[in-house]
Amino acid sequence: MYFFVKVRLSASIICADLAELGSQVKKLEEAGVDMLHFDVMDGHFVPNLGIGPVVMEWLRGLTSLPFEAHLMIEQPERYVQQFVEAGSQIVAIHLEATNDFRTLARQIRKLGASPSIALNPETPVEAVVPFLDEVSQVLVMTVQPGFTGQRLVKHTIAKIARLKAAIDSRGLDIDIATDGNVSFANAPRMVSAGASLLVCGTSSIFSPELTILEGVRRLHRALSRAAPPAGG
Ligand code: S6P
Ligand code: MG
Repeated sequence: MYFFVKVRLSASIICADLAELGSQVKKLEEAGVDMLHFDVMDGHFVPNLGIGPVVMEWLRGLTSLPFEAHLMIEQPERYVQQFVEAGSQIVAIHLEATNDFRTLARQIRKLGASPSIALNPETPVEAVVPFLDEVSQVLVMTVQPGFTGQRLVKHTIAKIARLKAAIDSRGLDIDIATDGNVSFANAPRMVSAGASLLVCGTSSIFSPELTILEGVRRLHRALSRAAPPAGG
């Protein structure tokens, strides 16, 4: 049984069967996934390349699910508008990629989207605290950004709990999203620590042994055994 926080699932599109993207999105919708997550990479901020706004724009025409753009790029201010225009409701900016997060967050709001602040595994919770009043989501990287199929960076679970305490003590209503190795075993630990949105990839809903529907159902079953986070 779920406790009071409804945990939402965001599907990491880069982990889908990209040759069948349109039908994959339909399957995600049918399975009850809440959001689609787009990994945008520039080969500089992370040593890999990701999805661009053109793919997002195409998918925008196929679904009304909310989209989040996870910008793992240098100088993110150059591309924010393009991703909002392509259909993003949420734009996540890495704290490590900008010297002026506040201005960028306000720019995202002005464009009509919600800002999210993403942090690498080594970036401490204290670094995001000054910006909590600007965001609707904190995206906690639970692996190093850049690649799918990695193992959980273990200390990030305790970090989620510290972040949850920092948010609650300020009386703020901010989603904690986790991104990376959200497996059937790790997801309940993330939720018990305070995560309310899980970015799901090869470790769960795009697991090669399961259909999307089987993956989503198995994840819900795993989450039903999660203990509630401390403090609510
Ligand atoms: C990593 C990226 C993530 C991954 C996702 C993969 O750079 O931001 O969104 O695509 O976490 O999931 P998994 O289950 O393969 O770790
Ligand atoms: Mg991501």
